Amino acid sequence: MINNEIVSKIISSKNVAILPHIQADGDAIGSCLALGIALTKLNKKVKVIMEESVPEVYNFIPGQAMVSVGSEYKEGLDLVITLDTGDVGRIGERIDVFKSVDSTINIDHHGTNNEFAVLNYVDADSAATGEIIYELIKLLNVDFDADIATCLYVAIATDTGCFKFKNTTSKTHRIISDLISFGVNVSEISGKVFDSTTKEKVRLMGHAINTLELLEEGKIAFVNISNEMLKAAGAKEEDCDGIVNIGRNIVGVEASVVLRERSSGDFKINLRSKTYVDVGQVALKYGGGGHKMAAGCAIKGDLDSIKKMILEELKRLL
Ligand SMILES: [Mn+2]
Repeated sequence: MINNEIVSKIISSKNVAILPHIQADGDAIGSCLALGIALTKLNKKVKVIMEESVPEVYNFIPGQAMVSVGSEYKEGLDLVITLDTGDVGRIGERIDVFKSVDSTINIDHHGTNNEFAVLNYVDADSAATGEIIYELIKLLNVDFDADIATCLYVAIATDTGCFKFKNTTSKTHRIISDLISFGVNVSEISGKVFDSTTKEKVRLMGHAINTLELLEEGKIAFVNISNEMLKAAGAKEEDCDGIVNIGRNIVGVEASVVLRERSSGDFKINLRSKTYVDVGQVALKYGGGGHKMAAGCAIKGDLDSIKKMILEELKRLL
């Protein structure tokens, strides 16, 4: 349960900034906007401050008038709330905003969260931060509406892979059932978020699939994505999202890795597992974090030695 201190701190503040993690995903964006709409209903001044603008796929999500991009906005803030953010590094440039106030709250579901705020609530049993925000909005006594419900539906649907991942629980479905009763357009959201893709992303997937390697008798999948591939496909950074699932979905694969070279010698590593390998521990070892079945980190070095390092870690866990 979210403690009273967090609830009363929110109730007593007037000018609130809500921060998702860098490269915000559906859970981060949906959770921030849902809480933002709820706090607006409590007559608070609210800004959702993002590192990058909202990815196109989420353009339909309600509440985006509250969004500002970058670290400039600090105007009279008395509370900063980070959502879905496992550590301070995931705040990015907006650390200035975070440090500009004395009152900070960190609400998250990443098991690797290191409780960096003044008040912290971390529940690794929640499938999405959206599940926690659902409870929080109830504790704040704000009435749900279609906008809040839509934001939270997107948050929970994306972090559960449309209710297919292991983190999906009966509680998840109870919350979703309640949200739908407030007027969520399920088929429209599914169509926009899960069943549509750009031609640029499909081209990028093609380039990425060409690099697929299956190691350890097909239990580990590696894919790498370079800037050249992104350019050749006309794709954007956000188009790399989900490519790690291509390897994960192959029969026999237990762990899937995408190595994204952002600049020469600087790789972003995306890790997924299917049943038992704890990729969160691998990510944590290299300064990243995440969940048991989905995690990430950044490593500097050359492709081959990073691949070797990650492979050794995963082999021990197989
Ligand atoms: Mn999340």
